[in-house]
Amino acid sequence: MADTDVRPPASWGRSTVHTACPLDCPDCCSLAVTVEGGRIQKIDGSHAAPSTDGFICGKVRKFDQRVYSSERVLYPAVRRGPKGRGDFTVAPWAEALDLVAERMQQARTEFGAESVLPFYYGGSNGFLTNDLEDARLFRQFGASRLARTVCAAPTSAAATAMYGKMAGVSYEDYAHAKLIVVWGANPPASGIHLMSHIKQAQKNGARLVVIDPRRTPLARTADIHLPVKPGTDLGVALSLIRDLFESGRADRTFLDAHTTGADSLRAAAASWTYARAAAVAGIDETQLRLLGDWYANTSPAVIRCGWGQERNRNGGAATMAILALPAVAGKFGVRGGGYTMSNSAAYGQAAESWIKSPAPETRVVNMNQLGRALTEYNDPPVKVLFVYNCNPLATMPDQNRVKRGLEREDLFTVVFEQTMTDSAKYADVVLPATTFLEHYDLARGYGAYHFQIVQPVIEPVGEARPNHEVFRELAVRLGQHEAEEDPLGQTEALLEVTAQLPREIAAIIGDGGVARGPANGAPIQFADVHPKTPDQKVHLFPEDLPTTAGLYAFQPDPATDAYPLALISPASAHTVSSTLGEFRPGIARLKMHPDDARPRGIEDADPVRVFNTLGEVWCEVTITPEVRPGVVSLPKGLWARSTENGASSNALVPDTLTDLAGGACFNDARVDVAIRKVVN
Ligand SMILES: Nc1nc2c(c(=O)[nH]1)N[C@H]1C(S)=C(S)[C@@H](COP(=O)(O)OP(=O)(O)OC[C@H]3O[C@@H](n4cnc5c(=O)[nH]c(N)nc54)[C@H](O)[C@@H]3O)O[C@H]1N2
Ligand SMILES: Nc1nc2c(c(=O)[nH]1)N[C@H]1C(S)=C(S)[C@@H](COP(=O)(O)OP(=O)(O)OC[C@H]3O[C@@H](n4cnc5c(=O)[nH]c(N)nc54)[C@H](O)[C@@H]3O)O[C@H]1N2
Ligand code: SF4
Ligand SMILES: [Mo]
Repeated sequence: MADTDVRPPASWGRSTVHTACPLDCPDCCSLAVTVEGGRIQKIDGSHAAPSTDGFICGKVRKFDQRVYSSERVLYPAVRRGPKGRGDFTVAPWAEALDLVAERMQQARTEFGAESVLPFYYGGSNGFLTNDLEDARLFRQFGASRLARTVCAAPTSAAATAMYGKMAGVSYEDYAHAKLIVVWGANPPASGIHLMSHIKQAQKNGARLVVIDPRRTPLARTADIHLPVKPGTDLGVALSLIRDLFESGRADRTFLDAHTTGADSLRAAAASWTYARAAAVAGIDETQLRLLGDWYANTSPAVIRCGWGQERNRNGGAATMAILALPAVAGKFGVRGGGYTMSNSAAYGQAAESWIKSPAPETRVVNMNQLGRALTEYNDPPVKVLFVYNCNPLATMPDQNRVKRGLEREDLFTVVFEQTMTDSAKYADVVLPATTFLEHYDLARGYGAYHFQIVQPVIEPVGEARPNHEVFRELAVRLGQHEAEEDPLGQTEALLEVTAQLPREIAAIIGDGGVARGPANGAPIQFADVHPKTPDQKVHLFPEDLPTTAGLYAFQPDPATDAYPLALISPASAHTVSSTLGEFRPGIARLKMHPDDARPRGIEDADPVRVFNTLGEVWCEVTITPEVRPGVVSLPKGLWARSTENGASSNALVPDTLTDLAGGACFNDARVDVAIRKVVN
C-alpha cells in the first residue's frame, strides 16, 4: 500500500475539522465537520469561504448518511450473479487489481489497447482524484480517449471562442446590479449561495428577469418571467441583439474598441424580430420587448447564464448569443455589470498540462454516446470499460442502449465507486473508493470564487482507497511503474499538484486558506479582467468555430405528432447529478401542465407512462402550471429505484449531440404521456 500517513490520527475526542465540499456545484463551500470517536457527527458550513457564509445545502448536511450507508462499497468484490443484479463475492485488493490488470492486458493483446475505455467525468472531483494518476495510467496504456462532453461542453466552447473564458461577475457583486437576468439557471437548487445576493439586489430596487420553461421559485419573484420553449433561447437572444442594433442602442464605442465580428453578428440577428422570436419561443412579445428596453437602458446589468439552455440542438449557438449581449449593449466596466457562467478557468491552472505522459493519438469516444460505443463500435470493440467518478447508467443519454451495452457478456466492466450505484451493479469487479470526507483533494468553485483544500476528517470506511493510489497500483501491475519508485501517497499527490498551481494560490491553500481568484474574487469585467483570447477582444462571430449547423443558425423543434411534448430533466435539490439519488424517497413525479393533462384524461397523482421510440418511464404525475404547456419535467439524477420500471428520463433522451462541441441533448427529448393502468 502507498503511504497514507498524512491522514489525521483517528481521534477519540470530539473535534471540528475544517474542509471543503468538492461536489459538482458552483459554490465550493467551506465546511466544519464535527468528528467524535473517529465518526462524523455533524457537517455544517463555515465562514472560511466568504460566499458560504456559514450555511450549506441539505444534501451535504446529511452526507454522513452516504458515508455510512449500508449501500456503501466497503471491499473489492467480483461478480458472481448475472450482470445488473449486484451479486458479488468480496475479494482482497491484490486479487481484484490482479484480475483488472490481467483483463486489460488480455484485451490489449487480442484487440489492441483502444479496446480499453476509461469512463469518468469527475464533476465532483478536484485535482487529486481526477486527471492525475488515472490520466497517466490510461495514456501510457494507450487506451481509447474519452471526450468529456456530458456537461458544459457547448457553453465552455462558446466562452472560450468569444472571451477566452474571462472570469465572471462574482456572486457578491450581484447586489450592485440594477437588472439581473437569470438565463437557463436555477440557483435556488443548483447554486444556493447566489440567492442572498440576488435578494439583496432586489431589496435595493433591482429588477429580476428569469428565462426558463419552468416557473421556478425564483421565477415567481421575478419582474418578468419568459417561459421559453426548450431550445429556443437562440432566437430570443438574437431578437434582443437585433433591437439593440436597430434602435441605435448598441454600444458602438465598446464594439469598435473591444470586439470583432459585430457586423456579422448583426447580420445573423437581422431576421429575428421580436414577433418571430416570441412566436418561436412561445412567449409574450410585449414582455420580450420590455426586457429589451430594460436591458438597453439599465446599468449595472448582469446575466447569470446557466446550463439549461445548452442541453439541446441549439445549445452552443444560444449560449453564444446570450454571451454576446453584454458586449453589444456595453454592460461591462462597472461593478455588478457583465455576465457569469463558469468561473472554473479563473485560477489559471490547467490540470491536463501537469501530466507528463503525452496524450496518445488514440480513438476518441464521445461519452454521450456510451451506449453506441458499447454496442456498435467494432474497430476495435470496447472489451474493458473502467468506470470511476461517474454513474453512467443513471446519467448518460439513451439509457436503454447503455444498459444493453453493460449487459454484454464479453465486456469486462470495472466500477470504482463509493456506493453500489446502478452502474456498479453491472460491474465484473467493484473497487471501493473513499469519499471527500476520507481523502485529500483540491476543489475550486465554478460560481463562487473559492479554491480550497479538501481534507480527510475520518479514516477510510471499510477498505476504501483514494483514486490516485489505486491507479498507481494498477500502473505497477501493468509494468508502467516500478513498485517502490515514488509511491504516490496523499502527501506526494498533494505536493505534486500544488506545485503546479500559481504560487499565490498554492501559498494560500497550503495554509488551509481560501484562494479567491482574480481581484480577490470580485473582478470587474473589462477593468480587472479581460478576454483571454489572443487579441484580448471579444469574438462575436468566431468564424473558425466548428459548429454543425453554422454560427447562430437555428435548428427547429424536433417534436412530432406522435411525440409532441418536450421533456426536460433539470437539477433537483435532492441530489448532485445522481449522487445521493439512493436516498430519494418514493416514486418520482413527472410535472405536467393542466392544458396537457386534460386532453389526455390525466389527473394529479395518476400513474403514467412517459414514452418515445427509445424507451419509457413509469412514474406518477403532478399537474401544475409550474411547467409551461408543451413541456414536461422529471428530476435529473434519478436511480432505477425512483421509478416503477427502473428507467429514468435518460431512457427517453436521444444520444444526438449539440451544435457545438458534441454536448448532450438532455433537454431535447420529445415524448408523449399516457395513463398507466396499474394491475393489482
Ligand atoms: N442541487 C443540485 N445542484 C447542482 C446539481 C444537481 O444535480 N443538484 N448539478 C450541478 C451541475 S452538474 C450542474 S452542470 C449545474 C447546473 O446548473 P443549472 O444550469 O442551474 O441547472 P439545470 O437544472 O440543468 O438548468 C437550469 C434551468 O434551465 C431550465 N431549462 C431547461 N431547458 C431550458 C432551455 O432550453 N432554455 C432555458 N432558458 N432554460 C432551460 C430548467 O428548467 C432549469 O430550471 O448545477 C450543479 N448544481
Ligand atoms: N437527464 C439528465 N441527465 C443528466 C443531466 C441532466 O440535466 N439531465 N445533467 C448531466 C450533468 S450536468 C452532469 S455533470 C452529469 C454528471 O454525471 P456523473 O458524472 O455520472 O455524476 P454523478 O451522478 O454525481 O456520479 C458521480 C459518481 O462518482 C463517484 N465518485 C465521486 N468521487 C469519487 C472518487 O473520488 N473516486 C471514485 N472512484 N468515485 C467517485 C460518486 O460516488 C458518484 O456515484 O450528469 C448528466 N446527466
Ligand atoms: S453541494 Fe454546493 S451548496 Fe452544498 S455544500 Fe457543496 S458546495 Fe455547498
Ligand atoms: Mo454538470
